[in-house]
Amino acid sequence: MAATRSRVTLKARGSADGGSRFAERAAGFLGSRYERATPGEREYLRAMADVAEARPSAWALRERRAGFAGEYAVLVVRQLERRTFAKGIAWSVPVVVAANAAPAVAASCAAVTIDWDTTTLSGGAVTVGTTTMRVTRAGSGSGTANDLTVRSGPMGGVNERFLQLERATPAKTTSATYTFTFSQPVSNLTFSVYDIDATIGSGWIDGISFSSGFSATSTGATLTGTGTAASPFQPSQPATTGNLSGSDARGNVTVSYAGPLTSFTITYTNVYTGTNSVSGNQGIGVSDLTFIPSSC
Ligand SMILES: [Ca+2]
Ligand SMILES: [Ca+2]
Repeated sequence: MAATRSRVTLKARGSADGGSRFAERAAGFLGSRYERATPGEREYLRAMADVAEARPSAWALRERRAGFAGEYAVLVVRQLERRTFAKGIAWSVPVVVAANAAPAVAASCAAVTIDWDTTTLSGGAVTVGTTTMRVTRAGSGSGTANDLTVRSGPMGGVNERFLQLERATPAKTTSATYTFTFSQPVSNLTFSVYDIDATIGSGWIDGISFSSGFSATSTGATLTGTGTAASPFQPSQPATTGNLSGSDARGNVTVSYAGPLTSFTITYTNVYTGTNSVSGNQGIGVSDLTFIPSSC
């Protein structure tokens, strides 16, 4: 292996003798690390070797001094590749490295959609791609049998299936909070809430607020409020708005979270404070949810 020794000596720092001994020790240490490395770690080392060899810039030289993935990694990777691969194939260049040259940088993922037309909530959870979303309910009162079920549209004027949130005869001014939790951080989350309306005679007015960090990108014509706990989205004239039909989009709001986030909440309040007793259920719909997961 004269060629390998010559290369080690050539690239080692310091005097020929001292540098050679140092490089041999480094090669022994790093060699054992390399041999214990996972395939992904080996790819990283090879990538660093390629970068350092192909671009002997000041940056690359700093990188070489940076440690495990530095100067001696270049030597050791090349040594071990020569030993591993068939003799006569000089400096085997792993082509795959080019595509994985920066494994430490997360690849950007495409947006995914939880589409209620093609999936459903099972045991309170739904998985799309690499992300599981879980929905839980807490707070006052109970849900109806339709609560947290996927139902057929139209709802909010959209002829698609949707996730129903429905409170059973909700006491005045009380709230239920629905928490949506993602198994990994997501960004660019967007969805709509349908059917924010009222039936004064049955003692309920929908009031909807979201956990902080959202922006409302579309607010229905019959709505007022900003979507915070202090100012929930609600019908501006509930007695006039009344109970919107499923084909009516005026009680919809669309919100977005830039994120990244792992959870958000929808707080659903009966904001009615009048004298009528509560005799009906209040319900809203949650549309498909679109987001970019942090890993693909
Ligand atoms: Ca859909
Ligand atoms: Ca409603």
